[in-house]
Amino acid sequence: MAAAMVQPQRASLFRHGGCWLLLRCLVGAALSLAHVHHYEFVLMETNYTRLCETKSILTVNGEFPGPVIRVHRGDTVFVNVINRGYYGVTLHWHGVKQPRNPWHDGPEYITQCPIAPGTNFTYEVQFTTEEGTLWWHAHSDWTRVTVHGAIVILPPEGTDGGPYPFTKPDAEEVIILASWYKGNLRELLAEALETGSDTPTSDAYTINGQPGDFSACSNVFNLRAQLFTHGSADTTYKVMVEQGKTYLLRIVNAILNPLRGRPQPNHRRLGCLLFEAYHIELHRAESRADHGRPSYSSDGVGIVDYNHSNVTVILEYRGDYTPSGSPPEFPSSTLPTYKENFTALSFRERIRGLATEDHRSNVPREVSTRMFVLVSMGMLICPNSSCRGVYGNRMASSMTNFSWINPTTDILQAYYRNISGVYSTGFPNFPSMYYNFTAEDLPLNVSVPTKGRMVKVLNFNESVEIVF
Ligand SMILES: [Cu+2]
Repeated sequence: MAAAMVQPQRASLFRHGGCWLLLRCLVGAALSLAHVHHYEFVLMETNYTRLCETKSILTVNGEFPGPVIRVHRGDTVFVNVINRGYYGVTLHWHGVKQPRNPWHDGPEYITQCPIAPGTNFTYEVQFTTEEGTLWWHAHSDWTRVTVHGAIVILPPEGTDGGPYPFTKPDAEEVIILASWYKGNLRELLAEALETGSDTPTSDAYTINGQPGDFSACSNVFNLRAQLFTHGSADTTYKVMVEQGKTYLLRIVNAILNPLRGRPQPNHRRLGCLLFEAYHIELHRAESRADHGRPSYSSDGVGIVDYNHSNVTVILEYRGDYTPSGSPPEFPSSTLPTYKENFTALSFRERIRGLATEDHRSNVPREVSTRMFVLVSMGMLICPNSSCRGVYGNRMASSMTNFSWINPTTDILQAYYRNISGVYSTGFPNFPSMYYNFTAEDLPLNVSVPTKGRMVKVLNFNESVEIVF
C-alpha cells in the first residue's frame, strides 16, 4: 500500500513573509532552503501473516514498518494522524528536540491525551539541529511494537557541499529491527497488568518486517514454493548491493524490551558499516534506554527472560553474481554468544561521534542541575501473594522509587492551565538513600515504589546532568 505522502513544497521565505530587506531574504534563502513536508498517517488495523499465522495489527497506512519520513536538517513536517483504529493513540518523534514545541512531542498523558478513534491530530515536527537517523513511534502502551518508522534527516540543502561527516555513500538502506508477537498485543499487555506478572517475550525479531529464514514459513530458498503453498508473503528481507560500492545502513532498533546486539565486526561481506544518527551525540543515540528494562533476578526467578531467536537479512550482489544453490551457512561459530559482554562492550566502545566543524557535538560545560535517577523494577504488594510477579506481588517499574499512574488530564495542559491535583512537583534530584543498586535481592523498603505522578520542573535552557 502506498504511503499517503504529499510532495514536499518549498517553504517560501517570501510567502512566510516579513521581508523588509530584499537582500537579506536572498542571502537567507541561499544559505538554507528549509522545506515544509506534509504526510498523512492513517492509523488502521491491517492483516499480516508472520510465523505462519495471520493476525490484525495496528499500522500506519497499512505498512509494517511504517512509512519513512525523509527531510533535510532545518525542515518542518506536518503529519496529519487520522485514527481509524479502535482505540486512542499518540505518536512521538524520537530524538527530535523540538525546542519550544512541546505540544507536538507526543508521549501519551504527558504532552497530550490520546487521539481518539474517529478523530485526527496534526503534528508539527520541527527539525532544527538533528541530522542522521531517528525514528517515530506510537507512544501509547504497546502500540509502538507495530506502529513505527524511520526518520531520515539529510544534511541541509543548499549549504556548500551539503556535507556528511564522511564520504558520501553510494546508496543507503533503512534497516528497522522490531519484535513480533503471535498474540494480540492489547490482550497480552492487559493480562500482564491484570495479574501483575512480567510482560511476555516476543516470538520473533524482524528486519524491515520480516523474521528471516530461521523462522517457520520463512525459508527464502523455498520462497517461491511457499508463496504457492502457503499464500504467505512471509520471507527474509533482501538488500540488493553492487560490489565495490559503499552503503549507508540507517539502523533503527524498534525492539520492544531487550537491548541486545550480536555484532559481527569485520564481516567480509560488510565492507563498511556506518551507524545510525551518525553525529548525533552518543547520549542521544543511547536515549532509547528509556524503553529498556533493567536487569533483575531473584532466587532464579527468570524475570529477564527474553527471546533468544535470530533474525536474518540477505545482502545479494547484483550483476554477474550467481547465487549458489545451497543456503549460506549461518556463522554461528564466529558470532559471540549472548553472555559475551566483553565483545559487546568493545564493539560499543568503538562507536564514536564524527564531530567536525559542520557537525559539532556541543556538550554543555556548565551544569545547572544535577540528578541521579534510579530506574528499577520493583513490586507492589498483593494481598496473600495473589499476583503473578515476584513473591506473588505485582511488578512495577519506577524511577527513584516512584511508579507512574496515568492522569486523565495531560501533564503539559495541567501545567499550562494551572490545573491542580494532576501532578506534584517533588520529584527528587537524588535517591533518599544509597545502597547496592544492582544487588540480587533487595530489601522490601527499597523494592516497593510509591505510586504517583511526580514531576521535575526545570527552567527553559537549563543544562541538566542525569546519571541513570
Ligand atoms: Cu522513543
